[in-house]
Amino acid sequence: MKFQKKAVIFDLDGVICFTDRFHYQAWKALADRLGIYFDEKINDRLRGVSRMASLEIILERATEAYTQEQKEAFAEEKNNTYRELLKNMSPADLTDEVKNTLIELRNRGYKLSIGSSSKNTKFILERIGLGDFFDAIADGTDITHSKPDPEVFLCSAKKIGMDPADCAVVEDAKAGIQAAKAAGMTALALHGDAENCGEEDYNLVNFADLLNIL
Ligand code: B16
Ligand code: MG
Repeated sequence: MKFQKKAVIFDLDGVICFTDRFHYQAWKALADRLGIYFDEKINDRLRGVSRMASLEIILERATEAYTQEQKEAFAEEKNNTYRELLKNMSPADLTDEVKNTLIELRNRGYKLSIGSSSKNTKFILERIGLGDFFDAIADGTDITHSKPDPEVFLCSAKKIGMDPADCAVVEDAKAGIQAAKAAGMTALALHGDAENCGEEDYNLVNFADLLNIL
């Protein structure tokens, strides 16, 4: 199968790099402190979802009600733990497969951009040595509605001057696949709960599989 596209928009967490394990550890530390059950399966529901919406999913199992002020403190606590974990990241956390595929796509003339719900996107890209690589970045600081809303992908396409129909999105989250489809883009699933979610246009075998279909 081949897709005729001019641009590729990448999700960050779980696609370009594996910050998803740090999100899990940071949420797990908070949930344990609050005595709330949390596991990897619940964590899958947080993929692509904003920080506050993620907290609400975790608090579904809480036995007490929290004020808005407490919730904001919890979200900040999680983000501080998460950012401490991110500080250990380096260019060694970018796999050769991802790096070489990105370079080859650029050589083939594709515009390459990011569409991430994370407000830590630029910090992460700098940590892994991709701070200046992408043609544009749309992230949690640009949007009011997180995935499955199409806002972040439409914003990313606009920044690179592309029609949505000319863009393919690579996502590990079902919410991200839904966002890509709602934006009128081609949705490519890679791992996570995106894989075989039923709404994707194609399941990538691995990141480098992009070179076979584009
Ligand atoms: P932050 P993505 C998403 O990134 C994560 O998948 C999701 O788990 C996280 O809650 C969200 O970013 C917000 O992240 O707390 O750093 O602003 O998958 O859209 O790249
Ligand atoms: Mg993701």
